[in-house]
Parts: sequence; C-alpha cells; structure tokens
Amino acid sequence: MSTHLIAILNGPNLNLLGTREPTLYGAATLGDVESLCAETAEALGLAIDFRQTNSEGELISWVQECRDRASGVIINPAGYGHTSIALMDALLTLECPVIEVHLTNIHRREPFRRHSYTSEAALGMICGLGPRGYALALQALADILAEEETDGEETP
Ligand code: CA2
Repeated sequence: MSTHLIAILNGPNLNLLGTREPTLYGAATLGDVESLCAETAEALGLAIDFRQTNSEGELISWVQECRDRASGVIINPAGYGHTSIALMDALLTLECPVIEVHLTNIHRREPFRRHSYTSEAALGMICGLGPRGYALALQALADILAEEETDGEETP
C-alpha cells in the first residue's frame, strides 16, 4: 500500500500570518502551520505537499494537478472562498475528499465572509480553531482514507 499524498493549499495573504493582525489570526506563521501539518502527517502515515499562493490562477492549476496525484485536499482558500466560482469549479472536478479550513470563525465576522463558494465542493469545513484546524483535517482524511481501504477489501 503506497503512502497517501495530501495537498494542503493556502490562498492569498496567508503568507502574512504571524506578521500582521495577531489578535485576529494569531502569532503562528505559515511556516509554523506547515511544521504542525508535517508532524501530524508523519504520525498519521500521510505525505503532504504544503503550498501557498496569492494568485487565483495558480491556486486553480494546483487544484487541477490534484486530480492525478492527491488522495485528499485541504484548502484554506482565504478570500477566494468568498468570491471565486472558478476555484469552486476546479474543486468540483476532484474525486478525492476535500476539506476546507479557515483559521477564524467566518460566521462570527463580517457578513460577506459567511458565504463560501468553495465549501460547495468540500466534504466538510473546519473554521475558527486556528492552525489546529489543519491538524484536525489531516486526522479526518486519515480516517476517511482508512475507511475507504477497508470498504474496498474483498471478503473471503
Ligand atoms: O480565517 C481564515 O483562515 C481566512 O481564510 C483568512 C482570510 C480571510 O479572507 C477569510 O475570510 C478567512 C484572510 C487571510 C489573510 O491572512 C492574513 C494574515 C495575517 C495578516 C493579514 C492577513
């Protein structure tokens, strides 16, 4: 059985984490979030590919690449979750499970953040739990992939 690859994709401005607005987004940098994901994935026996971009087109291309290479996707689409039908369309083409993560509780903020186009393509969403949400999403994907493997086993 090969190691499952989980793509962890981060959208615009998340490269600023830990450098601005710590009261809203916390003190952890995106590098800290990546380290947490790497440690969590290793404990779960998963491989990760952790990326961030400020470009909508690049994010969409990365989602398209996941069709051939990822067993699961964790995406923090950042502002594009609230605006991008194109990103939603790309995510809808994936057959693997997608989990959307937001560091903040988007339902406790401005009304325009309450709607997420991308969540229409997600199996589930975790928001408001900070970087821990990424680790929880990895745990959920590990469970889901293990269940899929058990379901696929032939009974003697
Ligand atoms: O809570 C989240 O994870 C968000 O996806 C963050 C996005 C925001 O547009 C979403 O509504 C919720 C913003 C990312 C910007 O990150 C910054 C980090 C530090 C300083 C400034 C921006």
